[in-house]
Amino acid sequence: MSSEKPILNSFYRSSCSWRVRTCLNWKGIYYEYCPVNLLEGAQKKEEYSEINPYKFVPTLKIDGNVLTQSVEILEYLEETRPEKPLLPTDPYKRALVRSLVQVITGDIQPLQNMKVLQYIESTGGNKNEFAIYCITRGLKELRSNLRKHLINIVLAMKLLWQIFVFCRRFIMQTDLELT
Ligand SMILES: N[C@@H](CCC(=O)N[C@@H](CS)C(=O)NCC(=O)O)C(=O)O
Repeated sequence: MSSEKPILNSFYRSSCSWRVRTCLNWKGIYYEYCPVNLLEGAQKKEEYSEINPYKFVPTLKIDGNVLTQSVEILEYLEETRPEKPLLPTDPYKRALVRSLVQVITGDIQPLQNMKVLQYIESTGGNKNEFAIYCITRGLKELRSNLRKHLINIVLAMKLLWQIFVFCRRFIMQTDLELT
């Protein structure tokens, strides 16, 4: 492992970056913060897309490697720095946590991503309504699954916290009904 300080490319309101920052803080890893202003389109500039071809944040430079997907980053940190683990030891509980991760990172977040919302707006759709629909539906499904398992797992809690952070923007604009 390199002794160089990791560098995180991030944006303050990026939920994907939040999960990485939460993990870095949880594991006590000091890093340099390098902002990428998504509202100004800095993620699309050549200079950045050379580092992250998906033109997304986060990107983490660590141990001489460049990691460009948030879950990949979490897994890398878990494997290389297993102290203060994110995952439980029981394989079934690990599987449950991974399923929550999938729901959040695969079934909810990408649907209300900036690129998608910009496209919806450009075709005359209501981007906020669409985002609220995706988040509300996703949270309801997640809640019913959590009720079934009622598991107290660090990663699940962290991810749930960050999902509320990314909902905050939309929740504040509407009466989000989760009943
Ligand atoms: N699968 C990627 C998704 C990353 C992602 O969607 N990042 C958002 C911020 S949360 C972004 O950079 N959006 C910029 C855009 O849509 O142009 C990951 O989990 O890292």
